[in-house]
Amino acid sequence: MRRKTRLIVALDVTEESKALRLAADTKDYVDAFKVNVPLVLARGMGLIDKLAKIGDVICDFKVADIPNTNRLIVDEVFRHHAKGIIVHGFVGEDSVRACVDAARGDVFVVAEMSHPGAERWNAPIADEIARLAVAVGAAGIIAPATRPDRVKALRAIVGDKLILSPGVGAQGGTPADPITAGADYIIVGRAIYDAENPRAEAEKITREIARAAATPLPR
Ligand code: OMP
Repeated sequence: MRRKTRLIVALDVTEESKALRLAADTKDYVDAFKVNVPLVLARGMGLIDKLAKIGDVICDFKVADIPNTNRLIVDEVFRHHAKGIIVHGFVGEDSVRACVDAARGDVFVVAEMSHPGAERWNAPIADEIARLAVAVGAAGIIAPATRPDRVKALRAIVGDKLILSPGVGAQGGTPADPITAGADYIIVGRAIYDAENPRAEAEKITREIARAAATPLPR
C-alpha cells in the first residue's frame, strides 16, 4: 500500500454505483479503499476486482474464526485482488497465524476498537493482541482514533509495524490526533461519503494529516 496521503476511505455504502463513484472521486487523495462486509453482502466480491482497478483495496472482514475457516476467507479475498485484509486477534495465535500464512498481501490485526463498548472486553487485552500481531508477522494493527493515548501506547508495542486508525469524524476522533500519536494511516467513512462533496472533504482531511505529520511531537 502506498504512503502518500495517509488517508484510507471506508466505502461503507451498499450501492455499487455509489461505491465506484466515491472511489473515482476520492482516489487522488487516498492511499487505499476499505471495503466492509455490508457492501460485499449487497454487491458481491466482483466489486472488489473493480475497485482494485481504481486503487488498493483493504477488505475489512474482521475475520474471527478457527484457523481453517480463516485460511479459506483470506484466500478468497486475495483471489479478488485485494491488497490487505483486517482480521481479529482475540481468537488466538493459531487463527491469526493462519491468516498471515494464507495472505498474499497485508494482514492487519484489530488490537483495540474505536467504539465505546470496546472498553469493557477489548481494551483490557489490546496490548497482548498487539504483541501477538508482531509475533505472527502481521503487517500492522488497528488502533482507535477515538483514544489517541492508546494509539501512542500501542505504537510503543508494535515498533515499526503499520497502525491504521479508524474513528475519525462521525465517531468523534480528529484526523490530527491519531497521526500525532503515531498512526501511519487514518480510516474515514461517513465524514467523507456523507459529505456534500466527498472529494473536497477528502482533500481537506489530507491537509489536516499533513499539518499534523509536520508538527514535531511534544517533548
Ligand atoms: P466511520 O465511523 O463512518 O468513519 O467509519 C469507520 C470505519 O472503520 C467503518 O468501516 C468501521 O467498520 C471501521 N472500524 C471502526 O470504526 N472501528 C474499529 O475499531 C475498527 C474498524 C476497522 O477495522 O476498520
